[in-house]
Amino acid sequence: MSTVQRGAFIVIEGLDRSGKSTQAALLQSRLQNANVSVKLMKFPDRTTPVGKMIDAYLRSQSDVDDRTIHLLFSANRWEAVSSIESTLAAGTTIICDRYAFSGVAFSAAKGLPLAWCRSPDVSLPAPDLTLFLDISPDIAKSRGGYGEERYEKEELQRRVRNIFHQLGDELPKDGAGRWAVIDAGRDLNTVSESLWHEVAITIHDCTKQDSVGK
Ligand code: T5A
Ligand code: NA
Repeated sequence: MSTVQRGAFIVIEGLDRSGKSTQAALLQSRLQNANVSVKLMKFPDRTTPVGKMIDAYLRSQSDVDDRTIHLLFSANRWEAVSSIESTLAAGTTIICDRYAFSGVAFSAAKGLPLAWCRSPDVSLPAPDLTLFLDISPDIAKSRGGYGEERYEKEELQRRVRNIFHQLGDELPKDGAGRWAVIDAGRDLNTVSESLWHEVAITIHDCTKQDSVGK
């Protein structure tokens, strides 16, 4: 009986306009070129019924109570869990554009208690690597499209950034489940090289873990 090697679960986090989606797409094509089976995922997934409610809220087309929208963001992740698990089990690596760290950071920055914000996401699949694209809110502000959505306000983004750093400080800097801080204020190719370096380490580590005991 042959065992399929599990894919790596790689999350990209960061402030609004830090370049997550741009880098997620670059990483996907780079992995494909290296013959790694890879799938791109994104939260919020605005295509599902829950995602459509989130989309209307973010575009300020509807008002939703802070706790209710928090739970919807979390529900939007839970509805993808079986797909995440089966994809990884089939040996495909996932690049995930935002995840539960965004859920906690944005709601806590609005003033909800941190412990309450964490609870609905407890026991979601844990990332093997989280790449945090760090950028100062004033550089982010100068990028295309800033200010179009509800949370793109400098003062809120500063609070979000602080909470992201607090969440990252709780995670290991090496090995499984680590958090890597990437300076996203640099040019596109330099940021892409930094991400590639971190991803290569994690994919190598996952391969080693899988071969232990076989
Ligand atoms: N949210 C999300 C919650 O409150 N709770 C949750 O649980 C979750 C999951 C929408 C909002 O939802 C909140 C957080 C957000 O406020 P979203 O759909 O991910 O989240 O938001 P988007 O608008 O899709 O993405 P962002 O605004 O976060 O932008 P990205 O993906 O970080 O940036 P990207 O790649 O689109 O690039 C932005 C611009 O900068 C340029 C790009 O060309 C583009 O114009 N750019 C660069 N310019 C210079 N140098 C570089 N290195 C550059 N990289 C990109
Ligand atoms: Na994005």
